[in-house]
Amino acid sequence: MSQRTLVLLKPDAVRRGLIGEIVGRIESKAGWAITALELRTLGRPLLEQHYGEHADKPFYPPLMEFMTSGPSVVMVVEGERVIEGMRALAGPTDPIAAAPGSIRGDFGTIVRENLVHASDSEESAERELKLFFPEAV
Ligand code: RTP
Ligand code: MG
Repeated sequence: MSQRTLVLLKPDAVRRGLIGEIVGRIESKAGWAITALELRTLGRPLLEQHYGEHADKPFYPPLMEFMTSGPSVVMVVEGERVIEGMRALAGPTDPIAAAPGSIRGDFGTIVRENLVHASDSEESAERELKLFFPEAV
């Protein structure tokens, strides 16, 4: 089943020069394609909508600070079971709990600075794609 998902390479990934490494892993997956890719410094209004489910959590203010701290790479990835597949490629939220071989497991140590975002369901993907690429519809 071909799907579309929203992937962000967060400001830590861009600052650390990991764009090529992470994009390479995504491109290597058989049958997946990156169909949009842009370097963009994300603003608070957009991020407040994107991470609205976490607005009441203690980690929300530092998350907003971090996500606006520099440019991110914003991407659309399409392909077979890409929603589940990109979450697996990223690994669990806490990089220390993430297995080696996953992006977070290979490159992360800090929960907040965990390198990537990928939509967590079909509903999230649809909502997030509209939010980040409103012109594409
Ligand atoms: P994401 O939404 O970014 O793809 O990450 P996720 O689903 O794996 O994790 P989620 O629970 O949605 O959390 C969103 C992002 O907030 C930061 N976070 N910090 N305890 C903490 O300090 C904490 N918990 C979460 C991470 O950047 C996480 O990816
Ligand atoms: Mg999430």
